[in-house]
Formats: sequence, C-alpha cells, structure tokens
Amino acid sequence: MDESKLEQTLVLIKPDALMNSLTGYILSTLSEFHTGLHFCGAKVVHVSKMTAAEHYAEHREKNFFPALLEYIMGRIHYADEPWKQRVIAIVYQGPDAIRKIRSIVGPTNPLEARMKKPGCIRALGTVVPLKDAEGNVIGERMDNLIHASATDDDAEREIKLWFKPSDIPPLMHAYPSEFSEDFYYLKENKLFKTYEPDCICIFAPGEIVWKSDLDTLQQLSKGKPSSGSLESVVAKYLINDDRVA
Ligand code: 3AN
Repeated sequence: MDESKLEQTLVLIKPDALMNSLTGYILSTLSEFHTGLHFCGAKVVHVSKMTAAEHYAEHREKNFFPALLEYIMGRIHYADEPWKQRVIAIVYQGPDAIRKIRSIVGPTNPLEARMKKPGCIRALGTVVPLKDAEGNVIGERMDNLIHASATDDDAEREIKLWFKPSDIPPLMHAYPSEFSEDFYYLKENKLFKTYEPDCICIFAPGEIVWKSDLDTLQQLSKGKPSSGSLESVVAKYLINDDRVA
C-alpha cells in the first residue's frame, strides 16, 4: 500500500466541545465524505493528570500549563459533574491526514481563528483570562474545542500515548508493535518486573504493545537511560484506570 495512505493523526474532542454538544458537528465536519479520511481508533477517556501532562509535555514550563491540564481533564467545564470529565480520542487515517485536519481545525487561538479562518472548528472556541491570587491577568486559557496533531512526530507520539495497538485494527497499525514476554508492574511510580503487593500490572506476557514502549520498559528495568519515560507508558496502558491519578 502507498505509505502516504497510512498517514495517521490524533484528534481529541475536548470537554468544552462535549459540553456545548459540538461532537456531532465535529465528527461530520471530519467525516470521510468531507476529508477522505477513515476512523482507525476511537475511545472515551477520563483524562488522568499523568496523561494530560504527557500529552502537553512541551508546555510544562509555560504559565498556562496548570490551567491547560485542568481544562483537558474536564475539571473546568464539568467541575461539579466528575463523571462527565472526559474527552473523545480519535485516530484518523488517510492521505495527508495531518495537514487536512489541521486546516479544518484552524489556528490555536479561537479569536485568531475567527479572524483568519472563519468557519474553522476553533472559530467556535473562546479565550478566558487567567488571573493570579490578586486578580491580575497573567495569561489566557484557550478553550479551542479540539486538538489535532501538528506534525508526523507529534502524531506518532500522541497516537501511542492515547492508544494501545489493540485499540486499533491490526491492518491499520502504522507503528511497530510486539508481544511482551514479561510482566511489568508499577508501584509508587517505580517499575518492577516481579509482583509486589499493591502494585499495578502495566502489561503482561502475550500482550501486544508498541515496540517503543517495550524498549522503554526493558531499558528502564535494566536501569539504563531510555528515550521514553515510565510515565509516557503508564499513562496509556492504564487509561481509564482510576488507580492512576
Ligand atoms: P495546537 O493545539 O494548535 O497544536 P499548541 O500545541 O502550541 O497548539 O498548544 C497546545 C494547547 O496549549 C493549545 N491547544 C492551547 O489550548 C494551549 N496554548 C498554546 N499556546 C497558548 C498560549 N500562548 N496561551 C494559552 N494557551 C496556549
């Protein structure tokens, strides 16, 4: 198959879009009829702080980072209804998937989106001032309804963060996967290969996992440096598991 046909991108329908019942509109706008792209993964996720922080790792040092985590975790739009705190994560696949979806999504800032690209999805978003304890404006929160991967590298990192290989049909896997031959457990944010009381199983022998995640855990379990972090693996294999905060 032509490799470009396999291009994949991650979309997150964020809590403000869910609260405003824009899910149907977004799904129709991104439908195969309009974009030529296919679904290859979809799930409803209660976003842990670990997943949120991994997803937005590049913004860790920014002043809007804490507000960004609260936003994607649904704590702003569903403050009093924690069971509704969720996003819809979707993988789309097809020719030019990343550019096509970014173009329909529009600029990051909803005010700019309205000016520069009327009709794009983010034109329906809003910008909220962020204030310090004294009430001084120290920045802004961009409630822009939807996330879409910006580059090939972002798409790979993000799809692997939100989806396990078994969440995606086998013929639609874009990245190498492998079967684990070992158990890997988590306890108090540390990795173990043998069972400890009160540990959580990250993955078990026979489970299909992204090869890069297996490499990461193999390296870390030997005490060696790894290109991926323990959090980036745990955040995904324990999605929707409320033992991970
Ligand atoms: P995009 O989502 O368009 O790829 P990124 O990756 O630069 O933009 O930023 C991720 C998210 O962080 C944005 N969707 C937005 O919610 C928030 N963000 C980015 N830049 C700012 C900023 N200058 N002020 C406030 N929030 C921001």
